[in-house]
Amino acid sequence: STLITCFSLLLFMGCKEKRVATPMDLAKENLIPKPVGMVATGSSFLLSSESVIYTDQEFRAQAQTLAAELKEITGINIGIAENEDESKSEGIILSKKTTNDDLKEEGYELNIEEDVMTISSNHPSGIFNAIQTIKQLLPTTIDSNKIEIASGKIIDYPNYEYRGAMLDVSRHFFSVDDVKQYIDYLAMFKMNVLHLHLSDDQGWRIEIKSWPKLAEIGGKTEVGGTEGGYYTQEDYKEIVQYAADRFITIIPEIDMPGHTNAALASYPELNCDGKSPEPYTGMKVGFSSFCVDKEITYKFIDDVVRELAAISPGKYFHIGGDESHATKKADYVIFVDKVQDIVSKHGKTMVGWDEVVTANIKSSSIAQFWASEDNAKTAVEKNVKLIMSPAKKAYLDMKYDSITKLGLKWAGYVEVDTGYDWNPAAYVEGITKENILGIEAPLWTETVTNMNELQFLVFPRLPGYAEIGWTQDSLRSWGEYKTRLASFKNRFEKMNINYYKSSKVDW
Ligand code: TNX
Repeated sequence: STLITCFSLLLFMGCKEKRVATPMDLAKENLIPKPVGMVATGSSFLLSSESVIYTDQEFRAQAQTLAAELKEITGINIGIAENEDESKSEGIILSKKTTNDDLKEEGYELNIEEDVMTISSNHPSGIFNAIQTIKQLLPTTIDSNKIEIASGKIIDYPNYEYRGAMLDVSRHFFSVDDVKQYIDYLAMFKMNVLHLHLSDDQGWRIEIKSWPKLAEIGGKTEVGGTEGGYYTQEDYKEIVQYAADRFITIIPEIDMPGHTNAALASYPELNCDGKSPEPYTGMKVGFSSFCVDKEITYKFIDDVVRELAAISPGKYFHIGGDESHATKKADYVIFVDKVQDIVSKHGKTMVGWDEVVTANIKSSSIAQFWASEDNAKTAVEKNVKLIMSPAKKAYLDMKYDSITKLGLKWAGYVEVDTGYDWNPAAYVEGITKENILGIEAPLWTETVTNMNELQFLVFPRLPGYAEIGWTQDSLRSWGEYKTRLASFKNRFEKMNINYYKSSKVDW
């Protein structure tokens, strides 16, 4: 019977016509972020129900991700098999073998031939990034008999290790599902950090078991007086896991000593006068402060950092530290120094807004530049690395122009070109790439109440920040980027994203 099977197999293969591959030009594909290197070979790979993903053991989970994504986009069920060492003549191969040191963990090589597509990386995160590229290479309108991907070779790796976005869930609360949606947006553009601004004057958003009123009282409110909300620790863990599955690290922020009205309203003993203020639902900043002299303040912070650090696997803990106008300068220094020690005690590296450099911060701590160039320069003098979030360029809550309804304008209007056209390593005099950990685009949500509004401010600026973080400056220009961005129109619409149709882009 083996003979018969063999014979009929041969006959079948003999009868099967070899596909004539459609000529396609990989160089014309519109990828964001733009890859480091790309060589087109003028032909195409065909994805069909006969395609099989062959994977090295280490990349099994990514093989499943790829199969699931392909199923969702194309409707085609693709099998997964073990990658034995002999070479394959057909299929998609996930391979650990790379010859390029530049790839590090997040980089990948994609070799697309007519019958075989090989994805290689040193690490699962690189394979995940390659999958994001493949998704962008798939046609936007799917005819399941003709799913072709342009052939050629892509070599790709990030310029900065930290490529983030921040979501302020304090001014307005966003549900676990909303946050997951946001994580999907980041993953699509190879971003790897989501910084969650979990506390502010208007709301405390994370359950702390040793201080339950933070969530019960502090979690109730939000800007405008509407109902707030908070994440239970189980919710938070779910977000952390969802992000981790997409190689995104959650960085928790508890903003202090200012921006603390919600905590102060929950526990009178945290106030210097022992009395709780009223909950706050306006939009002012700079009026609240923890009581720097009280011992209970540090007991409280120790508990909060301990509980939150225990459910945050990333290495960073963000302590805020911005706009502490209601804290005396000398007190601010004492406070930040102490909190820095608490953060280290719980095994995390401290991150703070750029003002924290006015305290005695360790060179291993990180400063997030948003407004003060002097603070950025002080950071460099102290050998402290920077996350670049200049408000004039990288604030997702700035209006696009004078007629934008949502957003604020204190840092100026940030049109799509303004948001894209800058170089983090040339933005502040004397600050070069060696001083920079990466970039982050914060979305403050005083004016943002739901996902539809969020999308309008985030798109189409977010892909630009992703590209600034990923692609070397020498490979980027607004004139070329804007045509790639325009081609995302169909994807945005398919994803039901309420994006801003900027007149700077020829949609
Ligand atoms: C300044 S940027 C703040 C936030 C506001 C934001 C609004 C920073 C570190 N602090 O408290 O939400 O402006 O754009």
